[in-house]
Amino acid sequence: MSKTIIVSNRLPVQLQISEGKITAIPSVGGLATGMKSVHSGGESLWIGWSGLTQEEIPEDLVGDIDEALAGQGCSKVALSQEEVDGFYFGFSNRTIWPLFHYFMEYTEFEWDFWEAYEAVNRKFADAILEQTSEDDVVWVHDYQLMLVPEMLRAERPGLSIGFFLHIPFPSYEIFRTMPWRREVLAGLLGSDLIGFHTYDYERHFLSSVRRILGHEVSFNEIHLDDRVAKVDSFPMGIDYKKFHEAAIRHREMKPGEESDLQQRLNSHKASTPNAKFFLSIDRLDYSKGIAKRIKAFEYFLQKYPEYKEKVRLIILAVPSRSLVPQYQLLKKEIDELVGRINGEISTVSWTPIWYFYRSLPFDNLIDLYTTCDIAWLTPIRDGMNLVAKEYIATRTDQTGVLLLSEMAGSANEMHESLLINPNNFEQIADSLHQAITMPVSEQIARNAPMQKRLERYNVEKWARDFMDSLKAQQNRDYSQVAS
Ligand code: GDG
Repeated sequence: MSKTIIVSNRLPVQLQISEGKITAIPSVGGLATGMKSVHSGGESLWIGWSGLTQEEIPEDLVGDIDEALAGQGCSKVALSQEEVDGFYFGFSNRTIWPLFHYFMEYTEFEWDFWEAYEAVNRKFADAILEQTSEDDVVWVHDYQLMLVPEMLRAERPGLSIGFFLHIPFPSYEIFRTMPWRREVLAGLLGSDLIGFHTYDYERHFLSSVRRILGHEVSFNEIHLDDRVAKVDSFPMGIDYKKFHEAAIRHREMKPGEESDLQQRLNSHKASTPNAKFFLSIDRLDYSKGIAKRIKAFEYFLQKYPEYKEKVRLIILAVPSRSLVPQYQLLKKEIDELVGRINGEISTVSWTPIWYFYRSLPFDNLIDLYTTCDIAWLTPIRDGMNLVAKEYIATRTDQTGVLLLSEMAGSANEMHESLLINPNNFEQIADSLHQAITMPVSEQIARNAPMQKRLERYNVEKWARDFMDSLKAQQNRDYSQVAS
């Protein structure tokens, strides 16, 4: 019987070692949820790195770890600290991530990183080949594993292979600067289906394929010697029900049942009638534009001083890739900006910026989504941005305003939000003013259609659509295409 193999850099589980015992706790991220319908029962397997390096795993526990992972339908690719440094912190996060998000100045073209990337992609391919037969279906995820499809195709030509990129694919002018541009494109073209969040990323990819490799491209199909690779956009959705129902439960909470965070939010709202909370949630990443957002907030208060003491910016910045120097510098910049602005304009009763540098539990996330009047999500570049979708899903009475960057993939599906250019402080300040003064009827008119769309095209539908399209591609008769 044919199996489905899901492959991602990280497995959807957290391994915990305590007193010599191993537990594998399923993670609750968007990808894991979306894959539930694909990754179920005994007919599927998820292959990836466990998050612990070989050095961190005591030798006598290797068997227990494999068993704990197998219990969750997972199988691990073992990586050493050196491999993680070169492949993950190196090529993935110091070459591909900045380049694909248009941060040329942060992009490092290092041969050592590339070699580690190739070697670890090979390791993943070998682990997959060990566990698959020709009639299986393999779905590879994201920018850390772009060479895997071709490596699989070379060994097992009949395999059905899909690839999905979770980050933007940059324009040809950016992509062409990479020394390994041909290898990366060839790696991806080992797939039968290559998926992106938006039509723009798809177009950029096709243009690079045509201009760098010279393949014939017709519409969204790439004609290779012996087969056709299809390219398409699949905008990733969220687990709408989970967020919406959590917000309904939150609304029905009785006094005293609320979290400490919620009680603090309530008491601040009560002490300043008509106060508005702006919400900013991201991983601490330069692509998310957090520092720019803080500067834009300062500008907004200069342009509209009447809002002093009436608005508060709540920033949740989740620690991320803290071993990469650019992330350390950004952390320092944000710490300083928040400190300076709070120091300069706070009053006895008002701190303009509340800054949390940590990951909060899901229930606190719901506290923030449901309590904040305006979600201010203005990445400089973002493949999709699921936070924008989650915010709208939790607004059970359909009030609230979403201020969203044009540069986020989600802007394509959320055009009823206030779309802004993250570099245009004038426009941001005016949009914040518009958001604060927006009549409730207009808020509802904007949010209702977005909610409907998010409910319909949820993450399960996204995964199903991709798998259906991959299966349709597998069943095509290439003799007709070639003629
Ligand atoms: C990549 C692409 C693309 C955030 N803080 C907390 C928390 N979160 C959760 C959110 C959301 C997720 O993290 C973040 O997802 P995003 O889509 O916003 O961003 P990336 O992590 O950069 O993801 C992105 C995505 O892949 C999917 O393809 O949209 O463009 O960069 O789900 O809820 N969750 C909890 N506590 C927090 O403090 N529990």
